[in-house]
Amino acid sequence: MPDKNLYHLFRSRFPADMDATFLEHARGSTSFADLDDQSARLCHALKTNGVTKGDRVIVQVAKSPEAVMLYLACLRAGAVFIPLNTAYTTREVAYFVQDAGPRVVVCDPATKADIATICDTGTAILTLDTNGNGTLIDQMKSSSPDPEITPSKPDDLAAILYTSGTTGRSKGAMLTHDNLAANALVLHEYWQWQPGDVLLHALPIFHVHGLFVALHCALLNGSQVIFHSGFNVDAIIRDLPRSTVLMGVPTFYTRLLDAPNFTAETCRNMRLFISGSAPLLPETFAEFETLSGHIILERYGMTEAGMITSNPYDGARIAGTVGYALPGVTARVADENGQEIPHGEVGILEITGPNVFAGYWQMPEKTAEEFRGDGFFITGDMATMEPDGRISIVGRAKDLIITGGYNVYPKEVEIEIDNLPGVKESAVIGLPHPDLGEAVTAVVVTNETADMIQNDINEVLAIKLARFKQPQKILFVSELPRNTMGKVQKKALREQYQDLYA
Ligand code: MCA
Ligand code: AMP
Repeated sequence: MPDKNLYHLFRSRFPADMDATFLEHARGSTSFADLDDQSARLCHALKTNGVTKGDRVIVQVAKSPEAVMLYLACLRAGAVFIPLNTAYTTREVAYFVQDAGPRVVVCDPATKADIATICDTGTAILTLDTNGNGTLIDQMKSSSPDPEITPSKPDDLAAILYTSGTTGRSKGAMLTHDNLAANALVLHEYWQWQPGDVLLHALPIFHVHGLFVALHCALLNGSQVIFHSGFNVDAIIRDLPRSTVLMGVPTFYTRLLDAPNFTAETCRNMRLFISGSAPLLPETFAEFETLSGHIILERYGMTEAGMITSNPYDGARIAGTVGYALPGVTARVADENGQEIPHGEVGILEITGPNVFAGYWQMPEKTAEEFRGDGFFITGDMATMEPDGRISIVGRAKDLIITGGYNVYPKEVEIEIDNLPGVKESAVIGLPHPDLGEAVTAVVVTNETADMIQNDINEVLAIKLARFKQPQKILFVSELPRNTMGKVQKKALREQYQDLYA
């Protein structure tokens, strides 16, 4: 069997001119030759720190070209890359460290002392900052390039990406070299990547969207990437005229529409605008077409499976739908027993395909619960399917809030609020928000004697939960609405407060 290490696939697609730019960034540029050299040196450095095939490497660093090289170095070393949101608090990171048992943790120099308190003595802690400095880079510079690309079987793990759970406990989705390769190859073809394409990249690189979907397509195309450290609307408008592809969450598009200097002229060179990670409002889709002349292509995916469906490149891109199952993916809309239901009816979307993950890290029971006997993965998204296979996501069976493209599981926030002295109970809901799509909102019942305000709660949550999980607003009520079974009626709360951020 030919070696399936994903790095081989990327390397087979590098341009003939290895001096061509891969990443253009604030500090200059990184060519494909640099990429190959730096990832080989970093691979050597990882091995010097004891990393062998299958070892986990946790990475919580600001977006930088070196962070991309570190990901590629992990592939070369056969290590399992575990990127973490930079917004996670040390308390949150402690869970991932304990769960994954990493050989190496790479963090920002500013958090090293805190990270050291949550790691075993056997774990090497290296640093990397947004300017490309840190002990990891010192080691890279003094390491010779390691030419070896660790032989990998298709089902060897390439990455674990943590996704929160409805119980409040995060699960590590295990993604294999083959999962990532299969999805990248399909997307590259489906979205018709072309010679000369330039990707404008402003997403974080600790999630599937920015790390795999965007970067893998560019790598397979041997393309240049204009690499922004984050989303800044002025910088996007400055660089769009030199770009052909942008991938973003819906907030990117609403912010562009709000910018007075964003015009059709800005998009003169653009070939493709892609949206995903959260529902794109039909209003945004329509306004964007009117203003820019471009029809946004909406696709749908999740951490456990990468991209699952996409509107077509050539055919109709229809607002409010996420298009068709990608080639190789089989999708069905089913009832709660996994029985397929008639077209047009709302059910739960279930899928199979080479992109579907290998299970949750060290959670065989949880994995088993989320797969049907015939191998279909239960996404937890409510959907309808038209007779021609077009899919619309109409809601979520899982209690999940998506704010600016980041997922927040209410249970995790409720547990922290309920633990506060003076709080009787709480319900955390997502309410429509013009910028973020949904805003995390807490409805809290306190004891009669407690005299609490929003700031008291936020102050405590700040050390426990990442900023994006903390409620934007906290409402104090005397009781929560319940059904006859005693279950809190979140739907009623969402209806009651639907205009809170209007
Ligand atoms: C930032 N803040 C947020 C969010 N982002 N609060 C709630 N939700 C958010 N998403 C907070 C900051 O901590 C800050 O708080 C305040 O909001 C203002 O920050 P600002 O500078 O305006 O934010 P930003 O840096 O402009 O970020 C907004 C953003 C960003 C560009 C929408 O959140 C983003 O890049 N989102 C992309 C997420 C993503 O990649 N998702 C893909 C997941 P304070 O002022 O108090 O400090 S992968 C996935 O979902 C699947 C596979 C898929 O289908 O793609
Ligand atoms: P994550 O767990 O971060 O991978 O987020 C995956 C979830 O994001 C999916 O299960 C959906 O609920 C949601 N999602 C992603 N893309 C879309 C989309 N285009 N429309 C609606 N929801 C989406």
